Amino acid sequence: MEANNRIYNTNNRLKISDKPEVKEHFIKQWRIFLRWFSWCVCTFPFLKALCQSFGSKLAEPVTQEEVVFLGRETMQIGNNGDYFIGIHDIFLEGEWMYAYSRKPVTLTMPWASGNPDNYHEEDCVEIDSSPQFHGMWGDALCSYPLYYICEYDSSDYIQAPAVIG
Ligand SMILES: [Ca+2]
Ligand SMILES: [Ca+2]
Repeated sequence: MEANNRIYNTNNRLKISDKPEVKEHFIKQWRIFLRWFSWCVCTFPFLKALCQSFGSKLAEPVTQEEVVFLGRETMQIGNNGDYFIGIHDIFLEGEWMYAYSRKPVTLTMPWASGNPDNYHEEDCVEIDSSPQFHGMWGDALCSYPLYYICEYDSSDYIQAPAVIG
């Protein structure tokens, strides 16, 4: 997929900077294949709103194929970082639900060894790209700043994230 080319090929609401160095940074740091991988870290509540402000949402994998895709992509570009996706058990411990659709998670969640452990009340799901976790999931503190993955519905793809500059 020539996903990276598409960021220039949009009449998006959000403007991408024309500065070459910003564009270069943009392309390096973000992958757009219906999903953005962030370069900055934020807490879960903030970035949930942030994704939505871009017309997207935190990634909500609903098939095993998407689970595999996200794990693989995170391993490729994650650089050992941890990435929030849009799944949490904030409302009821152990009842995992999607942050945007608010539906229960029914797929098999690929938990990393020892997770979920609800350590200090960890309620938000991260994909861990460190070699030992290899794209598996952990529960993490929602208040801890992590990277994140936003996604689009394929129907309204083509919204590019804003870059100020
Ligand atoms: Ca929990
Ligand atoms: Ca944990």
